[in-house]
Amino acid sequence: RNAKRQTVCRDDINKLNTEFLAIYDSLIPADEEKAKQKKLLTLLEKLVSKEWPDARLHLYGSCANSFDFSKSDIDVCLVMEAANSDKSEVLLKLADILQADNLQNVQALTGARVPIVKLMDPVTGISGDICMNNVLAVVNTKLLRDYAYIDVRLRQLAFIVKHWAKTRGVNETYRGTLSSYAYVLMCINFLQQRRPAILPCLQGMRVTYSVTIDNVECAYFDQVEKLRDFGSRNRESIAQLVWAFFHYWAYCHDYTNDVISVRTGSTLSKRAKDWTRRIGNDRHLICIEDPFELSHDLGRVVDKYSIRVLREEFERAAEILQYDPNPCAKLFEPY
Ligand code: 3AT
Ligand code: MG
Repeated sequence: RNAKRQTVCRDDINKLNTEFLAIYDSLIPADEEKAKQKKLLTLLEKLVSKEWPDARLHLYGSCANSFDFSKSDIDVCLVMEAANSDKSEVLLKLADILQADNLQNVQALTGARVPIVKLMDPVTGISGDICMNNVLAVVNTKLLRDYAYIDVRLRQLAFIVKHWAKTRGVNETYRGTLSSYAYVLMCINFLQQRRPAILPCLQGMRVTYSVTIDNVECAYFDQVEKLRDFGSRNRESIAQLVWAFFHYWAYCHDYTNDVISVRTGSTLSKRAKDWTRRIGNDRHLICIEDPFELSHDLGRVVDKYSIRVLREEFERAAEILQYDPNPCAKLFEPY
């Protein structure tokens, strides 16, 4: 139904736009909250450098990529040489140090897929996870932040999509739905493909930033202050974009054949990536290429049950945005 229509047709689209912008504003963390996060990071840096003078701490994930809601936890990455041999030992030691400094709820989860130390700072009330030597995540955090700087509509769209995913229960990788990181990549790729484009393809441009991590080359154009008018020829509002985003994932995406790729700013074929068969637990039912780890499909958490849940939620959202007289209330109705 209406699969061909590419633009929204509702006479209250301006009202919907105002509502989306109000939700976006209400989710942005306040400056004082960002200041508290910084303060906590400074404390952690002090504690870490006392024990390991050469170690560095980096924020990554939403607290550093500009897609965080207020009251988010912080994700911290401890980077040090030679510690790869015994991550568990370092993390256990780190947990002792944090506990001795009165941080609360300190827990070293050394058996997890990504080993971490959890903590809560009683002074600021902020919780966080510290992982080790996960430098690729620090770099993909920078890529997302750089894209967000180019056009504010990316941050607005991603906030609405993340908020929808959280209230509808489809932002839970342990239950087979997608991570926030995957949703933001879907938003970036979607804006790269608007005509006129709202975002460029930074990895297809002149290289101004380049690092190699675990044999993965991460290179792209990062002088984003030069791209601030990039999307100005496209005048679509946030309401139009949210409508078109869900319309695309409900009715237009070719789940059988296509992979979305921020790296190329377009879609690739599953055949070209050899993602046509299930291998181990990688089923490739919805394919989202990681911008740097090219063999990594962020849809690999999705199974034959959760793909139905996801697609039904995309369709539900598309229908609401098309026909519902009060779409905002319905779209974010808890499941
Ligand atoms: P929330 O605001 O916490 O929902 P987030 O942006 O912090 O969202 P995640 O918690 O999903 O996102 O992940 C934290 C960071 O870890 C984001 C990204 O830099 C990295 N990351 C997450 N999943 C992957 C993945 N599958 N591959 C590579 N990097 C990932
Ligand atoms: Mg996070």
